[in-house]
Amino acid sequence: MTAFTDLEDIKDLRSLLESAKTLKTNPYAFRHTGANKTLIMLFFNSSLRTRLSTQKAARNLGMDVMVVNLNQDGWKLEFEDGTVMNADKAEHVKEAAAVMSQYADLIAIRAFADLESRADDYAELLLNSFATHASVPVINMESATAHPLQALADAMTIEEHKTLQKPKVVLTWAPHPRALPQAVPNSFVKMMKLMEVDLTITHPEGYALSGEITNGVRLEYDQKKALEGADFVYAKNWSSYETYGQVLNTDKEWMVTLDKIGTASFMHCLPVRRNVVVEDAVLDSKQSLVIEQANNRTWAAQAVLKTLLEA
Ligand code: SN0
Repeated sequence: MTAFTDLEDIKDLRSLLESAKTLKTNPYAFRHTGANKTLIMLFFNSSLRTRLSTQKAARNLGMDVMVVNLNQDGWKLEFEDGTVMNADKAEHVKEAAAVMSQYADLIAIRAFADLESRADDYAELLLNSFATHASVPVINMESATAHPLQALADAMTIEEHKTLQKPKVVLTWAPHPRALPQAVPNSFVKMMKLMEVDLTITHPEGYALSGEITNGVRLEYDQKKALEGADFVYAKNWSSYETYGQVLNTDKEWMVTLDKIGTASFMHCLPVRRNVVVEDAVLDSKQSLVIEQANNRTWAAQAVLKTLLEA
């Protein structure tokens, strides 16, 4: 593995998941792997779990970590080629990425979707520009269309908690007051397609994800029907892909309740809006795996960093 910009970069998912599991039981076994190596973490957006779990993962491997909150601390960056930079952008990504590569062995980037132009978001200009102009491996900490570190932790969580060889997993859309990206559901669906699970997606009409990603996956518009017999219910809001970035539906009936999920385990990437996306009774029950998912973010990130360092 020479980069971790999306799930396609994973050469061997089985061994990456095995490595995460091993690191969870023995976090410091490879504390020399990252000695004298530096991870630069660049944030263009807010972060709690990704920020902390990735730092922890790097430190467990003995790495040094430098965190940059680019919107506050950095120069405003230009990403387009050939522009006359006489407005507000002081530095081009060509220099920024090349310069950071002088100080870092790995560069991790968080850059959410703008949700203005689907073509622009799905072109992943920011992440790809860094990947192109950096001379060290780039790690995706949630880009415009993907959150592979989250998906890896989710896969690990399902593996740990499944009681059937092929559990029924349901990804359900849930209401939210704001327009949110498709990154988390995109990566979750892609990851589930690589796992031995029976996957169903349920969402209101108008909320189909990219057909390229959901192709071959069962879709059920009736949420109750979709949730029948589920072993894992993964809730997430996303704004429309078709009517790009719009909130088309705020129907409270789509909120996840204990009554709806039966005995299934509940999953969400967090942060979650209580009693909008999912009711308290679910999050406060033993069926909720959200804290375990957050815990597994460390081991997933550590497995990725370790694999990149060893490449
Ligand atoms: C982000 C998202 O992609 O949906 C990050 C998830 C890991 N979530 C949010 O931005 C939620 C913000 C809110 O207002 O609830």
